[in-house]
Amino acid sequence: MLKVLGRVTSINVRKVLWALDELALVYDREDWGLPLRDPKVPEFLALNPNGQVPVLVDDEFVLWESNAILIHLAEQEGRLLPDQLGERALALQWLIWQATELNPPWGYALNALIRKTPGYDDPARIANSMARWGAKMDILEAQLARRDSFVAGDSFSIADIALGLSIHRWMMIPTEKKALPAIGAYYQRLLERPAGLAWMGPGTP
Ligand SMILES: N[C@@H](CCC(=O)N[C@@H](CS)C(=O)NCC(=O)O)C(=O)O
Repeated sequence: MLKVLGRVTSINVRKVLWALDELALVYDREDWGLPLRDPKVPEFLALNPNGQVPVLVDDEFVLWESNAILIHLAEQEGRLLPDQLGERALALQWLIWQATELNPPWGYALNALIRKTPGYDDPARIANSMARWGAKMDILEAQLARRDSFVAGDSFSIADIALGLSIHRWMMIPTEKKALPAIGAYYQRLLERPAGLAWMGPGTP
């Protein structure tokens, strides 16, 4: 039986859970990650030396890095990634961009405005974090304004799962934000999927 290690308050864990539900795969989940269960213990570090969630365990096979897990599940099931080579490459481009370009700028703003982490209270740094995050959101807005379906083509892919949860973060951050209509429409489209609603709908963190 597939097992996911990770707390559901993590969007990286929710990416994996969303993909598993889209693929109708049965799995168990164990809560790991602070504040529920510290992953920086030998038992967990033996599975993921980064001490981070999610981790996918499939008998002897262990995989970490949420987007690698998404690719693995999609390839294993032959779904959620386009067959056509160019479209597939574009889906992977947006998936990698989500982790390397879109996510890093939000760290300070998230700690200040949602997590209320002590020491994250400098208004200039919050503004800088929001501005850098907003600049990346503009790139996604321009891409989505060119199409009224999914980010890399007409079919839903794992890139949409990763981007959807990043957009959810943006929607949840309690500060004034610019209008991004194409992103707003795309977010609603993703929420029409039962698994999208389950993992980033109302009431999810
Ligand atoms: N690049 C990693 C990042 C994983 C990550 O940052 N996980 C966070 C939760 S979102 C974590 O494990 N934090 C420590 C904790 O929860 O104790 C991935 O995409 O899987």
